[in-house]
Amino acid sequence: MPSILFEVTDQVARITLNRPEKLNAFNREMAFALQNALRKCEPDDIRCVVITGSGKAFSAGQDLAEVVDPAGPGMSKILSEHYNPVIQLISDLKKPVLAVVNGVAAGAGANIALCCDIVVASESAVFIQAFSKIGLIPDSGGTFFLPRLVGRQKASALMMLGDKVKAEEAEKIGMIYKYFEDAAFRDEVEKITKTLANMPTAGLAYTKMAIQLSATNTLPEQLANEDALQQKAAATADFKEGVQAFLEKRAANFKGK
Ligand code: T3D
Repeated sequence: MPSILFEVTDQVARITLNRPEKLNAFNREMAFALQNALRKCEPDDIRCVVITGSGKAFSAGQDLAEVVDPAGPGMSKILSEHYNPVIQLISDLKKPVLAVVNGVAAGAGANIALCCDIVVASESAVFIQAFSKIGLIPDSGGTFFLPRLVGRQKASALMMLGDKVKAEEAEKIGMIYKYFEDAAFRDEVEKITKTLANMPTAGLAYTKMAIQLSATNTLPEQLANEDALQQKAAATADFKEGVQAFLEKRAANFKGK
């Protein structure tokens, strides 16, 4: 069984973490396979990327058996070669990346989800910053994204105490976009995916860029960035189509360009 499943339909790339018997915990092979899958999402004809898990989990983070395996990659390589490239690839993709958290998301599994542009979860999903329980610090971008999502106080507590955060609570505190009842989850995810794949993809990419730049910019710098990126958005065919469709009182037919 491949550790990562990859398929493209209707301009949506679907990546499934696929080691269900290990709750989709990451080993070296799976981390590299995820990197490859993310690289396959770079072409413009893919307009939305979905990352989810197979079976009952999203991902339990690092495969702890690999960490203690003398033949394993060793701690010094795990972040620099496995997770950091994954986070960077997701961040750099010029299209929306949707994390579909179908079950437990722990450690690096949680933080890979949180670095995605939009995170949705099923009601039964839980998020755990599991690192403190084994003496590690949060990684895979967790110390960057979580405080920005929920504020420093809440992030510190969740990271130090390693609480299990249920999907409903995760939505309430702004950690994720939305949670859905398990029975409705699949349909709701499909609706969001389809919507994203039919939107002005280049405009969404510039939006993603502007949000990322805001993390370190001053207001004047950010206003200048908005100006520059808006010029680019305004030069797209989708902008012309959007305005034309509005004036003609019809649905826009965006091509992602
Ligand atoms: O260099 C570095 O390593 C730094 C990188 C760090 C990145 C990280 O992600 S560190 C954090 C690693 N993850 C964890 O500490 C989470 C460990 N897992 C758990 O705490 C629990 O499994 C869960 C809360 C996620 C789920 O609990 P539960 O009760 O639903 O399932 P379970 O029974 O604990 O697990 C089911 C199976 O999956 C079990 O295998 P078995 O006994 O049926 O053969 C369990 O051992 C396996 N499993 C779960 N998590 C991992 C794992 N196997 C390897 N590694 C795991 N992380």
